[in-house]
Amino acid sequence: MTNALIPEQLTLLVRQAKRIAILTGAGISAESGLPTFRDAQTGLWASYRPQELATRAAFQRNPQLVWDWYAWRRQLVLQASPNPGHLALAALQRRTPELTLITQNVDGLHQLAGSQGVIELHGNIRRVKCFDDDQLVDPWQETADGSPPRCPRCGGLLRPDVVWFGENLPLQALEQARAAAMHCDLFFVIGTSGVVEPAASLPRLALNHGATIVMINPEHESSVRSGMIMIGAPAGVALPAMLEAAWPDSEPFTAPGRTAE
Ligand code: BV8
Repeated sequence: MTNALIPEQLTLLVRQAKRIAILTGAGISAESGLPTFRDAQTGLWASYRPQELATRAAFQRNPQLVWDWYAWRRQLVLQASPNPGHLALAALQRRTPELTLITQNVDGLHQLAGSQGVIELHGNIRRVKCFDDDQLVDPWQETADGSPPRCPRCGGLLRPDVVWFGENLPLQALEQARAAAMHCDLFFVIGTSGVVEPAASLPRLALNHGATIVMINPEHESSVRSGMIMIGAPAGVALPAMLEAAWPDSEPFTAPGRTAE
């Protein structure tokens, strides 16, 4: 099946792939209505850069400000649904012998779309933990006055269970991501500006171990070169088109809990 957006080489590679690894960033959630990190911060947050708020020091300096920023983002996340890009990756996983999904995102939308075994390099905004003892707190309640809640064990302030700038990534997650990059045939890079380390080094690791890299980002020009395919389109358009091109006779895919594909 030919498709103006999806080069024939990619259709063949996807259909034949034994091991696929995927790195996603904030861009894949843009079509779910969630602002990416590059989108200018809006409203209350217009005067802050994310890097200034997503740090331990920022939280220690002004816990209320940082807690409020995450509460605002968490509300957006809780109102968001997986988009066709998320759903297509979950369907791709069901059609591929081995697929590892690695995400920099903290919104949990891949899991809601039905992806299994998602590697969350930067944590998840839906979870909170104690700033002092680093243990998860679940369940937890917002306080009446909106101040950061306290840990029921030690009384420390609660914080989002995300990896802040200057903090190490969860070691097991990073090791699993590196292993997937080193052993895959096809490595997708979807919706990321490739700025934040160490996630940004994963595509190079995959390329150095013989994988073909597929980048999906509307900022790119589409092209096919040896070892690298670029698709200059939104993930919510390119990924469904890629599945349609590779498996033209399959039923359209939907979110889990609805009519199966
Ligand atoms: C660490 C959780 C050890 C919090 C996040 C080496 C070199 C330079 C710097 C460093 C380095 N090693 C470490 C660093 C420091 C730092 C870093 O990388 N800094 C950057 C700014 C240079 N890294 C760290 O601190 C990491 N820790 O390495 O520990 C250490 C410690 C100290 C010193 C050295 C080493 C921890 C990094 C984790 C930070 N936490 N998230 C939160 O969310 O609040 S990262 C955060 O950034 C999010 O996870 C987010 O995913 C990410 C932003 O990147 P993207 O996902 O790419 O999003 P972005 O908006 O940038 O781009 C979106 C793209 O999508 C765009 O290209 C756009 O065109 C595209 N797009 C838009 N719409 C669509 C689309 N694509 C497809 N479809 C669409 N529809």
